[in-house]
Amino acid sequence: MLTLTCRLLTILSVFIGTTVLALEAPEDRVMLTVDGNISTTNAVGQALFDRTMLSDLDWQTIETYTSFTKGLNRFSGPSIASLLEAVGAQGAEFRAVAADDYAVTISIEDAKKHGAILAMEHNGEQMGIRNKGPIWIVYPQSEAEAESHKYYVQMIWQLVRIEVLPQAG
Ligand SMILES: Nc1nc2c(c(=O)[nH]1)N[C@H]1C(S)=C(S)[C@@H](COP(=O)(O)O)O[C@H]1N2
Ligand SMILES: [Mo]
Repeated sequence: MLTLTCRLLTILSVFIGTTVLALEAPEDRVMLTVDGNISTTNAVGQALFDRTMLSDLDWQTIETYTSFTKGLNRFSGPSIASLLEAVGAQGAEFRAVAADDYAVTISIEDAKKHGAILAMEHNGEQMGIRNKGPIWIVYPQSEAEAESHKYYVQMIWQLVRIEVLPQAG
C-alpha cells in the first residue's frame, strides 16, 4: 500500500511538474522576453512574460544595500532561479539586455547562489522606466558588498531581455 501511494505520488508530481513547465501566453503587455537555450516557450523560440506571469514566480522580498541607493532598501520580485526554472534554461550563463542596450553576462550559478531577483518593486512601489524599472536585477548585499564592482555591473536596470547562452564547448 505504501509503495502504491509512493508510486502514485511520483506519477502525480511528474504530472504537476509537466503542468508547471507549460507556459501560458501573456495576456498583457510583455515585460520580459527570454530566449536562447530554453526548453519551455510560449512563442517561437521565446518565453514572453507579462506582469502577472512574473508575479506568479517565486516572489521574494529582500532588504539590501546597493551602490545606487542610500541606506537599506527593500526590493521585491521573482527570483532569477525561478524564472530560469520556468523556461527550462540550460547552460551556465545568460546575457541580460536593457532597453538602453546596456548588456551584461551573468553566471547562473552565481545568481542562484546569491539569491538575485528581478526586482519589480522598490520600497513597496512599482518601478517606472524613469526609476530603473520596470525590472532591475538586484543582488542582496551588505553595505561593503554593494561597492563590489563585480556585482554592481550586474545590476542591470530597465531589463527587457534575457538570452540563455549555449553551453561552451
Ligand atoms: N540599464 C542599464 N543598467 C546598467 C548600466 C547601464 O548603462 N544601463 N550600467 C551598469 C554599469 S557598467 C555600472 S558601473 C552601473 C553604472 O551605474 P551609474 O551609471 O549609476 O554609475 O550600472 C550598471 N547597470
Ligand atoms: Mo561600469
